[in-house]
Amino acid sequence: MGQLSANLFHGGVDQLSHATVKVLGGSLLSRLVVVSNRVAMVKQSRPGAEGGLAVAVRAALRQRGGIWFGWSGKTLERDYSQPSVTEVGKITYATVDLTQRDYDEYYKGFANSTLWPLFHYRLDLAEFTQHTWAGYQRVNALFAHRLQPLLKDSDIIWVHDYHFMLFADQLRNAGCKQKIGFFLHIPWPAVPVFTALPMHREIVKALCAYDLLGFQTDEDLLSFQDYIRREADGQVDKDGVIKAFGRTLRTAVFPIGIDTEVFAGMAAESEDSKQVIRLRKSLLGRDLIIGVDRLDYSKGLINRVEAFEHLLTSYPDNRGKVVFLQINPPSRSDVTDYVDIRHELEATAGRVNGTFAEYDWVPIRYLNKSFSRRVLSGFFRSSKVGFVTPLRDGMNLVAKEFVAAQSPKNPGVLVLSRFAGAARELDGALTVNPYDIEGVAERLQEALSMPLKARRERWQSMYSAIARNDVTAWREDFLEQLNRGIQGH
Ligand code: GDG
Repeated sequence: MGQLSANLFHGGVDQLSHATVKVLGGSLLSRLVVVSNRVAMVKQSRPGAEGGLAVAVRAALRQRGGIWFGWSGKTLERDYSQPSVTEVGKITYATVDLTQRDYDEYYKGFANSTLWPLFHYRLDLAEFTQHTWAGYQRVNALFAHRLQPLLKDSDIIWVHDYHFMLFADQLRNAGCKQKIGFFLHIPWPAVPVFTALPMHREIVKALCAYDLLGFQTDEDLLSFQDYIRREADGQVDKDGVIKAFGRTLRTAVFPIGIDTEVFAGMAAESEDSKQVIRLRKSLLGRDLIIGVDRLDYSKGLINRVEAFEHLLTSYPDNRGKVVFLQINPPSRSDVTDYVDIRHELEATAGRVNGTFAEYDWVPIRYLNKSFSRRVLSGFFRSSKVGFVTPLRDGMNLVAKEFVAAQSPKNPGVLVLSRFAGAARELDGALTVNPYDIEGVAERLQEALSMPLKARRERWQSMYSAIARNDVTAWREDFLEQLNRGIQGH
């Protein structure tokens, strides 16, 4: 997952949970072990200050007792001694440092320069080299070997994201028999795209060492199952159970949610904060269109600016009357493609401002920095349009956060790419194809002029969906299915 959402991800064992299982609410709960590239070590004190995923994972760990295991975020000389362990209540946080070589090959290399672009359909950007693949295999193996001594036989293990697709296989090689689940936060590509990866077979074979594979959308699931049938000569049953590479496991869809109620409450409070008041005053009554994304080529930022430019060209009444605020916290800035996208975006936004700006109005406010979640929620609530147009996105939590932040009395409109996983749940959004610049401009115009009644109806239906399927429901569903296993097979 991305850097910002990666810092979402945390793990102790108090005296009670030293017993391998405990009785809670009448059911037997195994101890939980969460594995993710980044571990969210520091608990933020104010509700909402931390991403919903970190809160949900920590709540599950606190309930069951457990370990949160992953990379420390540090690159050091120290070469895989023992994990650094911190115990906070029932949670043990165990982190391992990476050497500079591992960072270059596993993280910056295979994870972020091969898997990330390929899984987002950017074959043109994906790099294929044997040494980064070797680094990815090495770090998966070393991390698994560091975790293994901390495990108990009755633990259940939940591994997150594309950094650790080989993890369960490595644990199995070391003799681990625990239930191990995997959740992929990014899309799973269609067969012709995925098979461009020279080591596609090794990766899927290793994934089959898990007991449960979770995807964001039915499209991702179908693409994976398609691979199992067509390329792995495997069998896919109606209930998502697959048989391949000598293993039987379950595959299913778990659309990730947000901490809806907390985010909504924070947005309502934040409306009166200093920064949000300053933003509103600066608009002088103009309508605000907002975009918030890690600065990543998957987020469709160039297309978005071009669509906004087209809006100003084809609907000139908007000139001087709307402001587009695009917030882009920097991300993976040591990967060349991320430097390139920043330059391209700055040039495009600069061109639009150069063409249309007046002495008293600048159409695009482009901010290459991050804000607290509280301030962001207030910015969302002050916006007439949420502009979320990724070219490809696993889910896109910003789209859900924009909806959660709206005032029920006077909600804004979400303009959402059909290629975001969230588009499958947010049926009240104005769905767009981000490649169709003119079409997006038309939808923007529709959003800006939508009457209150229609805005309310659309918002209500979206809010109900994200309140029902929040991040707590998501993690409970995953852990319940992992625990249940593959009965009857
Ligand atoms: C990956 C997948 C999938 C953004 N700017 C700031 C900030 N953010 C927060 C947002 C949101 C999170 O970062 C971004 O989440 P997204 O889901 O939109 O995108 P990715 O980072 O690419 O996440 C994605 C996700 O994993 C979860 O499974 O949905 O498809 O790519 O929460 O609010 N947070 C703060 N300051 C900022 O300036 N504090």
